[in-house]
Amino acid sequence: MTKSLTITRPDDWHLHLRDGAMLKAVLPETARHFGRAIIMPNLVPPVVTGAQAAAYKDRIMAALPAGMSFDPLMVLYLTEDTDPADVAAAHASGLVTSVKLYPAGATTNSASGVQDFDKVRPVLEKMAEIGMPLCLHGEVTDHEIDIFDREAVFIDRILDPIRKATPGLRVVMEHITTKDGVDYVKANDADLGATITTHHLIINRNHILVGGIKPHYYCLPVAKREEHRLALREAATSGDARFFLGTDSAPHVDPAKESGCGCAGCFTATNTMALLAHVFEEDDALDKLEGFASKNGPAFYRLPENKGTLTLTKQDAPVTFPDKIHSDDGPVTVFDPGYPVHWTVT
Ligand code: OTD
Ligand code: ZN
Ligand code: ZN
Repeated sequence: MTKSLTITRPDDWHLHLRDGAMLKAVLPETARHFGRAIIMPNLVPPVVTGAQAAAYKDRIMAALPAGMSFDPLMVLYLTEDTDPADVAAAHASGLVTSVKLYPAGATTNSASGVQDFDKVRPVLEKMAEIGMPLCLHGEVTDHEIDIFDREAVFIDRILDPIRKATPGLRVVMEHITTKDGVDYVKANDADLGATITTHHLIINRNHILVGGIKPHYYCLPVAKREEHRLALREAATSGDARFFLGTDSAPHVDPAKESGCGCAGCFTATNTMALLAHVFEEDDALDKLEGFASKNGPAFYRLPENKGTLTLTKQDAPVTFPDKIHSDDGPVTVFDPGYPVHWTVT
């Protein structure tokens, strides 16, 4: 039995491409299927200014193999010293699409993030004025807050106050992992959207910890209980336009993950679209996949949809994906859902 589905070419609204040898290795994995991606700025040092974003964009385009098309949507990393005028100029020129707020220390390479949210108020006010979206990593970093509660506490203590203090600010809650995140988006208006990763639709915290620790399932925000995964599945497959795909595909070389202190990040660029077809079919929602992957994101970001299409085909035999992508820095393990997948991009 062959079944196929053609959708508008998708976009990835949250992606880590890194730099140098890793960029070269992982960029084709995304550009093969996706028209555009929101490019996370958590390099070392981070992409803070318009000039740094322009230089990073040039390096991305230089790493794109001949014959592939891809449009990187650049993002500035918000620091307490960010200049509202630089942000506004980079946005007006079309160079930069959004600004990313990391609470200091919340995730990989977030040490230069925000500690005192009052210090970034002028930037947020400027962004509200010009309609520029704010992407945020929604976890508090307080040591006394349990890691599984950090998203819910962030919503109450940080996000809701920021949104109330900055009317008109358009916010994307990146990679939501909880029912609390889903409910908060649903309870608000069209100025609030959320991305959902492929892996958080597939794994819960048991997958990381039961039967031996699985470093390739460890990412931040960490996967939560099953009830939260189910809430994410319901949101992603519901057709609600405020939820859209951001893979958070985050490559690390295997030795950095398979370690006594392993890095956070799941690398899903290679098989995301096939996995999503599996997930949406399982939930009887294949007709909602195009909205989630190709339409809701551009609508939120007020950008046109991509022109091309992508065709997904279901075959009888399970599909084999590469186990690893090879970079000159070392191998990167491709996310394994732990079950056979029959969908492939054709
Ligand atoms: N989460 N890993 C990384 C970033 C994300 O919070 C994120 O956006 C990374 O490696 O850059 C991860 O687990
Ligand atoms: Zn994040
Ligand atoms: Zn990320």
